[in-house]
Amino acid sequence: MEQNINEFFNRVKSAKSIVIMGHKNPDGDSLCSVLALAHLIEENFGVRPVCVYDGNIPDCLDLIPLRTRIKFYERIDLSQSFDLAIVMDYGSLVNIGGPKTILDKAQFVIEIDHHINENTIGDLCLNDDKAPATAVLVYKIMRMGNLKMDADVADLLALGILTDTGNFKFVRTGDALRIMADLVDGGVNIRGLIESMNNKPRKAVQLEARTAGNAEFFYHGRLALATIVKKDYKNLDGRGEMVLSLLGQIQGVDYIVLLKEQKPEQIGVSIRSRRKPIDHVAVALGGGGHERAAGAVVRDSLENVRARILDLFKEELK
Ligand SMILES: [Mn+2]
Repeated sequence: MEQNINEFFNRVKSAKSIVIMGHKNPDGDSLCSVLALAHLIEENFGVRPVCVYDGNIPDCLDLIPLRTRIKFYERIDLSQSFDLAIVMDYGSLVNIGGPKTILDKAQFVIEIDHHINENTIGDLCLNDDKAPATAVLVYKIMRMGNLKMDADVADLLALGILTDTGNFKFVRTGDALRIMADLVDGGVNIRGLIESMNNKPRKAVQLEARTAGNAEFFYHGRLALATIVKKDYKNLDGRGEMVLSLLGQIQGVDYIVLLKEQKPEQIGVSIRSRRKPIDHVAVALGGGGHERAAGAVVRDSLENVRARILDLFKEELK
């Protein structure tokens, strides 16, 4: 990352138009990293980046700073060509969705990501798959460039770190904690930020609770499998993190899988592991992610995907 930072700043300084995007259906880290970087660039270099997303932004993220800065990609002029496109927290090309047409037209592409990804798309990459959040990378870029940070950027970086680390449960080094210490010293209120995300519709929370209540257990209780069917999917706010977290609290459960029937023949799969790395199971389904938190979107029926999952875990638990 250090060796590419000079080129990063040169590209940002020379660009007259910049677009920034994260993955489709943004989560906290993706959305906050995009907005924090956009605001840093605007405040420090004077260019106002266009921020775009595809899919839905969950209600629990509605109260984050600068939320209105990001636009649904179809609401911007898609025929324009940007000098610089920055793609963040995306994992792999299929996760970008509609804004890919904007990427294809851009003069230069920079990616900033912490996902495991062998097929990068950036002309310049500031990636680190050991970082617990893309927001950590934005913080490091900010410090390396001596950029000035305001309260909105501090809150956004803190939110990105909190959401992607599960409030610090998933950190493996002290990096994110040291960064958070610095942000808190600068005025960030962790409790207030977490409270601001308690903003889900009642139906969404009830759906997650019910989904956990109806979960099935396999292989001597080591695999917990929960399902959200098509008619309920519209009520899900975010990715169902609460279902995964509730089931992960059960004695003897090593792996948790949540199946989401987004459309007929389109199943979102979220996988969590409490023990061994599990990303290869997501890769086998055409997805990816992190060692212990991975996922995929599979174009097949719910029954078929469920059967494939059970097969893959049978192998895993042999
Ligand atoms: Mn992330």
